[in-house]
Amino acid sequence: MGSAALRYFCYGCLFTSVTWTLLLFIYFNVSEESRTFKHVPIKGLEPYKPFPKKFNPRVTRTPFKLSDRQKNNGVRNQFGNRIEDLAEGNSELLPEMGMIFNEQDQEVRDLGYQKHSFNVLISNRLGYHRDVPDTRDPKCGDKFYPSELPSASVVVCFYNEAFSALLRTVHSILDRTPANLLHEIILVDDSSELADLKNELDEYIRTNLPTKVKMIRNEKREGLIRGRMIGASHATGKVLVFLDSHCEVNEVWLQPLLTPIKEDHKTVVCPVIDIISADTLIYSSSPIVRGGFNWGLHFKWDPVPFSELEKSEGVSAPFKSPTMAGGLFAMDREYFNELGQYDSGMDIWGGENLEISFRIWMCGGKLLIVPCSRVGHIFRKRRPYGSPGGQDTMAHNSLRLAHVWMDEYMEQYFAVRPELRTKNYGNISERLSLRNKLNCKSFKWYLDNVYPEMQLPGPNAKAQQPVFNNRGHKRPKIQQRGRLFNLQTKKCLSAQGHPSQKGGLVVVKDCDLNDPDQIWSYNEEHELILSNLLCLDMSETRSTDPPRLMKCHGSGGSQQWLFGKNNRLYQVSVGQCMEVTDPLNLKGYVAMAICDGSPLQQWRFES
Ligand SMILES: [Mn+2]
Repeated sequence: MGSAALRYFCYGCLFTSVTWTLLLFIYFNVSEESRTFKHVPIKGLEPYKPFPKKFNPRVTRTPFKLSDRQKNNGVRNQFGNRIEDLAEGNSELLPEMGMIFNEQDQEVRDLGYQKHSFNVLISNRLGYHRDVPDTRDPKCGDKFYPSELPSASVVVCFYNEAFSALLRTVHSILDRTPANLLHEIILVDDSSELADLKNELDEYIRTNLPTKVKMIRNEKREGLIRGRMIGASHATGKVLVFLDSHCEVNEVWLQPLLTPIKEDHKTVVCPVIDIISADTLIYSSSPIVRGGFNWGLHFKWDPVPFSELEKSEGVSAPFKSPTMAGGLFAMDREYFNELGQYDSGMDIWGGENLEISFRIWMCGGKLLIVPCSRVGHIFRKRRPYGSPGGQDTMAHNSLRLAHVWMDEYMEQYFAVRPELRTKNYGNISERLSLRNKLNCKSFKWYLDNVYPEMQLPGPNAKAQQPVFNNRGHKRPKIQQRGRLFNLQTKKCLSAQGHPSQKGGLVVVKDCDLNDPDQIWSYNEEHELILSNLLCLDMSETRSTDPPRLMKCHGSGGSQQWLFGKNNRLYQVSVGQCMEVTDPLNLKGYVAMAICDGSPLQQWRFES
């Protein structure tokens, strides 16, 4: 009897200790995970407006490539920050993918910006496949496209493109295009200098993409314009689709482009070009706009006149566009040849998009934007590479197009660029005879019928038509208000001087519950605003500069802050964390530094 009691007592002890071990284990493992964004109210949080709620990026990697590259990167550092932590299938974590953990990360990022003008660190971490948010109008989902559509040859020219961005372009096409509509993908290497775009790329294509991808290597740099013509000459599909080398196509992108071409082979179509941020690589919806130009012959985006949209289908029906942006369009291949391809006397880049737009409209075709077709494009802030010899190819090309297509309106261009009046533009006789042969209409006809909104300078300027504007800007909702408390120094982040002083520094000071100048607001755009006045801002070009208080600009990037794991306060555009630089110094300076999780980098939002 006694021994039985003892036995049950021992079982009891054993059970209790197992339970406790289990509880403690769960506590230590799970509480660390759930600390992510502890101070950000996650419910209902929509960090990026265009993301539908269902959006969950699936970040997959090609093991061959990524393991190679990330092995050297030291994927985990001593504080347990792992790249994988950043990709837990949660869209809110995406901006954190730029976080810099070590010197190599810093180098990949900095060199990447130099060479490509976008965040290559994030691009590499994303890998070659990812889901993008479906940005189409809901009406697009109800549309039916003919089952018999012409097949497409997708032509992608590249010059010194980032390896991961190029392969994401290719894989997004393969992942989201019905196989029977995709005849081939033609890559045209315009004599790139980057080593990984040679053997390594060939090897990747041979191993992973042996069937539909063709590679053409130019012996010397030809530029985008002749590069596309070379690509087109190798194509055998019915329709040519030109894409930039840093794009990601969206769901059901090709069918809506092919349908109007099938109906009328003289129709040239452009998708809506969605925005992939150069700093965060976040994919977001573009407003509905159309192409125009100014008298300096620069392309510009215009709002769409209501008259173009007043059809039963609203913004899901294709609408006319006076010009195209140039990088992304689709066109019947025979019509491309019939219409005279491109002007081969144009160099490298610039002006060719206006030239082909004028030619399409004036010579009997039409140019449409198809809102149900969406293709994301990384919009860089500058072109990272010049032209050989550094000549102004844009001026040379524009001059050619003005002389061939603009008739008496050429004078409007010279009024803006008088220095070009006497500049040599080469021989245009072939293009003039093409215009003659195709029996094209006058530039005046084009302006009157296709782009009546174009203003002539002077007193007779026409009144503008009402336009469709879907850009409405609301004030971002405040999500939290309170003090920013540094865990190591136990001080609070404040303005060094007056909080209304633009360009002023921030420092840590003794916390004062009654001081309104220590109250920060954190809003859904991830801005940190002090005393409802200025935004905490980080210079993107000089990341060694400390953060400052600047006027809120509302376009993310330099003013986007995230509360991450280990209480870190992470700045999206520089990929670093804020820390108190010298805790013993009474001045309380802060700066941005590589995220190492140290207590000096830990901040708590205290409401
Ligand atoms: Mn581009």
